[in-house]
Parts: sequence; structure tokens; C-alpha cells
Amino acid sequence: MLIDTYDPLKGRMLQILDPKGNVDKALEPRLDKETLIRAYKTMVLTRAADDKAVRLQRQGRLGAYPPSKGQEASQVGPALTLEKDDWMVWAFRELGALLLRGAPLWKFYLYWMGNEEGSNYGPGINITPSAVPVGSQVPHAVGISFASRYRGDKQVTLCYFGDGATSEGDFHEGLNFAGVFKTPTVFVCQNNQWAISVPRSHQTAAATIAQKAVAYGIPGIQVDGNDILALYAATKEAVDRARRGDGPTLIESYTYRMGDHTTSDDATRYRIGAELKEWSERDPISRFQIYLVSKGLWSAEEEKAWQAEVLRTVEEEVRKAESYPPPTLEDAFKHTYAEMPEDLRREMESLARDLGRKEG
Ligand SMILES: Cc1ncc(C[n+]2csc(CCOP(=O)(O)OP(=O)(O)O)c2C)c(N)n1
Ligand SMILES: [Mg+2]
Repeated sequence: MLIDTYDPLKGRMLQILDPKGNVDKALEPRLDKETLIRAYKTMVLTRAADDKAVRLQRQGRLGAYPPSKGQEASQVGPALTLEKDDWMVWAFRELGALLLRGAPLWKFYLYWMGNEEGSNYGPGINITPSAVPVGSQVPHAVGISFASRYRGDKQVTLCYFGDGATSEGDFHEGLNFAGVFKTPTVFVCQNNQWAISVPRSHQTAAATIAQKAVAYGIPGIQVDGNDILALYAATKEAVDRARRGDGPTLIESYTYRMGDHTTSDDATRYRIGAELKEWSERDPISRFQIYLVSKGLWSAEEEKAWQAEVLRTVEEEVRKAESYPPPTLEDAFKHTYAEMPEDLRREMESLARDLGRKEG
């Protein structure tokens, strides 16, 4: 078992596919061609869709946006282990995981264009809305998984958060509760080395984030976050454990945020170029591509065709988002409760009256 072998206190990081695309045959997960190609195609689509979002923001067509570049494996690898009915709880930098699980890209754009309707991914897609208040989604994920177990369902909840979120009380409360009640939760910390301009070294004095699991009495493992095979293997084991009733796991996905924190940030003011260069050599997409080509599962022609299709898809999804009706005043009130409570209704009506008076 990988999770037992990679004791987080010993500081060993799981890697199966190295930056040059060499695979560790003893640990290589047995994934069929269809799954591997689906993961790869999603990662390529994620990069293009993400790049487009940044450009849309620069053109004034989308609000502040947190880029995913460099974290595609870290997002897609864990999501690949989920069954259709499982829950996924995310922060705000998980585009690849959303796309893999069937959330429409145009809805994702719509959300970042400021329309709450963008959080409604459609029926049967068990993904919570984005949680921008850092760490706030961790107790939610634990609550969802606790409810699944209480009802006797077999669902597992996968919860993403960043390295910065581990400094929030919500992280502690969530993991502590999960450990005590053995909830079927898999925690994936996307340690991208930065929380806006705060480096990982200032976030915690602990040698790894994975080792924090020890204090909650749960297993933890640090994984190369740019290695899709390692992320898949570790998360699959954790998901299987959770589904069997063996409780939660903390996975530290050791990756890097290649872009700015958001489009409102300028990372060149606090990061050195050498760091960026070093991480660009560990790119998650290129190493996966080398692996697929070497196995005879992907070719230069297929790459060309997919790149072209991705560009068409992205343009089409932007068009859908931009032609959606703009948000209304009610949207700011509508989406918290299934049925709007009376006091909230009064607040909404009062605001509508005030705005009416100002405009009139
Ligand atoms: C409770 C709270 N405090 C501060 C912020 C401002 N803020 C937004 S993202 C962020 C950093 C988050 O870092 P991390 O958890 O590592 O995620 P990353 O942005 O690196 O994906 C901060 C401080 C916030 N959104 N919520
Ligand atoms: Mg971070």
C-alpha cells in the first residue's frame, strides 16, 4: 500500500512519472487507454481554457480570475478516481477537476463573469460551488461525507484546498472532525508553494503539509503534484479506503502555481525568475504526453487535431457564456437557501425599493 509505505514524517514524496516522462514500472497504475486519454485531453483543454480566461479578463470580458497553469495534473489526477455519485468540493483553482467531472466550461466562465448561475452545473453533477473564503469548504466537505455515511450511502467526498488554507481554523476543525468520526473524506491540498505572495515556508514550520495528518490520527502522503500517475495512484487508494469505511486521508499535492495568484496580482514583484524556470521543466502536461507517446497511445497527429478542437471548443463556450442573460438583483439573494427565508425576502424587497428610488 502506497499510503502506508510513504510515511509523511520521513519526508518521502511519491513519484511515478518523472519530469522526463520515465515511468516507475513497479508503481505504474493500470489505467485503460480511454481513461488515460480522457485525463490527457482534459489537461490540455484546461490549459487552453485557463489561458483564455486570463485573456478575457484583460479585455474586460471576465472578472478577477485565478489561473490554473501548472496545476493541471494536481487537479485532474485526484478527480479521476471518483465515481459518478461521489462529491467534489473545491476552492477556486480547480478548473481541470471540474471539466473532468462534466461541469460545463461555459458555466465556469459565467461564474467568473459574475453570474451566480455559473455555479449551477446541472443535474447529477455533484460539485459544490466555488469557495473563495479560504478554507471554508473543508468543514463543508466533512459535513457532506458525514451525511453520506449517516445515510448509509457509499459516496466519498474529495475536498481540494491550497497550502494557505492549512493556516485557517477551518482546516483544523475539518480534519479533526473527520479523524474522530472516520468520515469518508479525501483531502487534497494543492500545495502550489504560494498563498498570494506568502511563500510556503511562511505558512507553516512543519517540514511537509502531509505530516499534519499525523496529528489528526489519519494517513497522509506527499505526492509529486505534477505527476498525474502518482496523484491517481495515491488518491485511488485513499478513495477506496474511505469507501470501505476506513476513514479519511490527507494528500499533499506538491506542485507550483505558474501564473499570478489572480489577474489582480503581479507575481514578478515577489518571485524570482529562476523558480519559474525550474518548475517549467517539471511541466505536468509534457511529461504525460511523453509517457502516452512512448506507450503508443498518442501521436503528433492526434495532438494537432486535439489542439485545434480545443481552440474551437473554448471559443464556443465563451460565446455561450457571453450570450447568457446578465445577473439580476434577486440572484444576490436567491442561491443560499432552497426556500428563501422571510427576513432575506424583506431585505431583497427593501433593496429593490431603494434602488428603484435612486434610479427614479
Ligand atoms: C478567509 C480569507 N482570507 C483571505 C482571503 C484572501 N485570499 C484569497 S486567496 C488567498 C490565498 C490562498 O492561498 P492557498 O490556500 O495556498 O490557495 P492558492 O491561491 O494558492 O490556490 C487569500 C489570502 C480570502 N479569500 N479568504
Ligand atoms: Mg497556494
